[in-house]
Parts: sequence; structure tokens; C-alpha cells
Amino acid sequence: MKRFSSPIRILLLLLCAFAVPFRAHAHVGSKDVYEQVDAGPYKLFVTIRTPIVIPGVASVEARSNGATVKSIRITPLPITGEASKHPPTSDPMTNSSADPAFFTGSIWMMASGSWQVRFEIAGDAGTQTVSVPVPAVALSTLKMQHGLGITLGILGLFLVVSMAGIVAAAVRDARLAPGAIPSPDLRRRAILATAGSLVVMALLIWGGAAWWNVEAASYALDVYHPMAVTPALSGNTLDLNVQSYDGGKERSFRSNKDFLPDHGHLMHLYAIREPEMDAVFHLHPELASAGDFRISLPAMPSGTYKLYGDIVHANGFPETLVSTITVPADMPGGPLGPDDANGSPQPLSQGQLGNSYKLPDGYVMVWDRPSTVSANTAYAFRFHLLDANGKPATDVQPYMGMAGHAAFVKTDGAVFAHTHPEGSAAMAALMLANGSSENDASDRHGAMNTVAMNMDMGTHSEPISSTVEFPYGFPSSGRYRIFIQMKHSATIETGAFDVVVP
Ligand SMILES: [Cu+2]
Repeated sequence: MKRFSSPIRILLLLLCAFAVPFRAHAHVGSKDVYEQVDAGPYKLFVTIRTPIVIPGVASVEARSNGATVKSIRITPLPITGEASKHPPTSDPMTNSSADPAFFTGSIWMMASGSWQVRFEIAGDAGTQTVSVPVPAVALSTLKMQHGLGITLGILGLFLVVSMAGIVAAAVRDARLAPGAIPSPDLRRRAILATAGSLVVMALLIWGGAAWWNVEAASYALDVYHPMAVTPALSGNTLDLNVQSYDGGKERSFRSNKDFLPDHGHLMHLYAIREPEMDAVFHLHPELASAGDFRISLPAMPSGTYKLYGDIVHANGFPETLVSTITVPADMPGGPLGPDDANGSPQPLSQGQLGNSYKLPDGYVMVWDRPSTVSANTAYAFRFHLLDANGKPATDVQPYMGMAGHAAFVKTDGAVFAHTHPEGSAAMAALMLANGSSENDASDRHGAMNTVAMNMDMGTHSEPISSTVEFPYGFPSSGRYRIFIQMKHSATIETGAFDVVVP
């Protein structure tokens, strides 16, 4: 932590108190982690609100909804590397006196990177340990507030003028006998000394500003930028060229060659037609060469599409790579890939989608919409798949190893979060943090086990529940469209729901 000398760090932390709105990118604009955690008999609904500057404090909330939990201790540690083997001493979470199932705590995130919060859960059913991945990045350089700047400026000017006054008085009056009047020569020397002191102070201020700018530029290199991606469409072949991010600092470097498969694919790409969000595709480009993802696009209605490509680095750090393509009217289209799916909800301008969404094959997706939805509040959003007779579907299958996939997308494109029933953390990172991988089906955690086994068993597993829940909280107010994907028999359904968050 040699980035800042401590006065500057303290000042930066102080400035957090004067935070201004910002845009974040870890999905896109959705930094907080909402996770449904299973650890043996214990179930925790975890919310981790990450800081927007690093070092910074993350606040952690956990609600127990399984076996009774007596105490929870938390500790932050990297997901991979030597430091991941030596967790620091854990801190106890505070148990709410009003609600014994609710725990709160906070932890310092001291460096950017791929972190996890490890939970040690204790209760009558014994002790369990489980980890939740937390990508920690600085998302913003905080601008000083106008009023604060003016106040500090006036105080600074007062210091300079006072200093000049002290110098003038010292030169003119210091050796004068009481009551004597300073000579014209003394007065002239006082004026010269005052001018000299002003020059020295101007130089000091200029030097201080230069030093500050160097520090700020160094910090700005650590502010998170997603890796750049350049799309190229030729016929229906889409290439996504991903460039490593190199801010010139080792700790902010992210490679375009270290991707982990996440529920079976290296990239999960959502293509959403702009501006009406009336066509959505969930696609899976393959690596054609290092840093180059390629896919033969299916038939797509023409227009401009926003692309959100989710990848996970080898250290468990997830990124959403954003770009835009224009699909021409005469683009040839191939078939959808086996894990690919699409939907065509009504355009945004035709009003709001309600709580039930009619699917092309007669099935219906239903949202148990909460009576109120507010920003920065954790929910378990619940959806059901009904068959053509309005009965809960009995032929629901895991879709890429999960009961469902959700994408929460703000209509202005400022928020995109692709989440799962386990939560908003990337599955590959979750597995890494809990000591397993997609190649290792014999891992130790129930939820992860199910996923890994479902993937091994492909599409021929037992029918699963027709109800699916997604832990999530909207990061800001505004209008969102939610895309929900579930699979029954061999059909992947894409439902859509609108919500305005006040
Ligand atoms: Cu998914």
C-alpha cells in the first residue's frame, strides 16, 4: 500500500463523505453483491456493498433463513495467490437485537483485485465456512464539492495573506523601539520582503498542485476501466476483439488470455436491440484465437444492438465487456446454438410489461412482483413458469446448470447485471472461492455440487422446480427491463418484465 502517503489517503477518505454520483462497471453500473449462500444446514442471504474508492470499507449484511445461526465472523482475502492461504483474523458480525436472524459487519478492502469475503458460521448445527466473491475496484475519483472547494480556497487565501502580513510586520517592526515610527527605508524593505514571501508561497502552492496532480493521475490508472472490445461483423460472423487492460501498473493489469469457463462457456453475451429493447439474444461466442471471440449470429431483426459480454478471469475477477453493433436488414442468419436463446418483448415505448409474460409456445412466465421496489434494497425476485394450461410447469430443466438466468437492464443502458439463483457473483468465481472448479464435480458445497452435476448430466436431468428466485437489488432509480430465462423440455424461454424503481 505505497500508493499514497497517509495525509493524502486520509484526505481522499474524507472526501468520500462528499461523494458525488458515479458510474460503475462490475457487471455494468451494479457493484454490490447479492448472494444466497448455502453452507451445510445454514442459509444466508448476503449483501455486500463495496466501496467506490480503494482502500475503502465494504459493508456486509447477512440474513439467516436456515438453521439457527449463533454467530458469524467475516474476513476478506484474495481468491487466488499466496495471500489467499493466509486469511487475516476474522471480525465478528453484529447481531441485531431486534432481529436475531440479521447480522451486520464491515471490512476494509485494502487493494483492488479479485477478493472474497469468508463467512465462518457457528450455531447448534456446528461450524461452517463459505466464501462469497467480491470484485474490488476503485470506481471513481471523487471530485471535491463546489462549496467545500470555495471554503478551503478562502481559508487558504487567508493563510497566504496572514503569512505575508507576518513577514511585513517582522521586517518593518521587529527591531523597532516601542512607539518609534518605521523609517522609509524599513518600509521599502518590508514591501520587498512581503513580495518575496508571496513569490515563495506561490511556488509552494504550485509545487503542491503539481504533486497532487501526479498522485491523482497515478490513482486514476487504478480506477476501473473494463477491457476494450472491438466488434467486427462480416456476413453473420461476429468477432469480438478483446484487448488486455494495461494501466501501466501491475495491479490494474487484466489479460485477454486468462478466461475461465463460467457455467460451461467462456463468454455469455447478451445482445439487446436499442433503443426499444424489443429483441434480446443470449449467445455464447467461442475463442477463435487468443483475445478473439467469434460467433455465427442467428437470424436477428435489423437494428442497433448493445452487446454485454460477461467473462471471468483466472483469478475469479469478472468483467462485462460492452460494445455496439448494427445488424443490417440483409444479414444472413444461422440457427441458434444449443445453449442460446432469444426473446422479442414489446417495445419499451408501447408501455410497461406487467406481471405475466406470454411465451411463444403458450407457456407463461409470472413474476411475484413485490408491492414496492426501492433502490439499493436486497430482494429475492421470484418467477414461476406455467404451462399452457396455467399449471406450474412439470418439465422444467436446468438451463446451463441453473434453474434460471436473469438480466437486469436499465433502459438507458447504465446498468446491466446478469445474475443467477445463487446471486450476482460469477459462478466461476464462486467455485474458485469455495475451492472447486467446473472440472471438479466432487466439491464440498451443496449448491455448487448440484450445478457441477447438472452440467455433467447435460440436458437429461430430473425435472426441477417451476419457481426460481434471483437475489438482487437495483443500484439506482429509473426504468428497468428484466429478462428471465428458464428451460422446459428442450425449449429455452425468455420472459421480460418492466419495473420503474422510484
Ligand atoms: Cu446466466
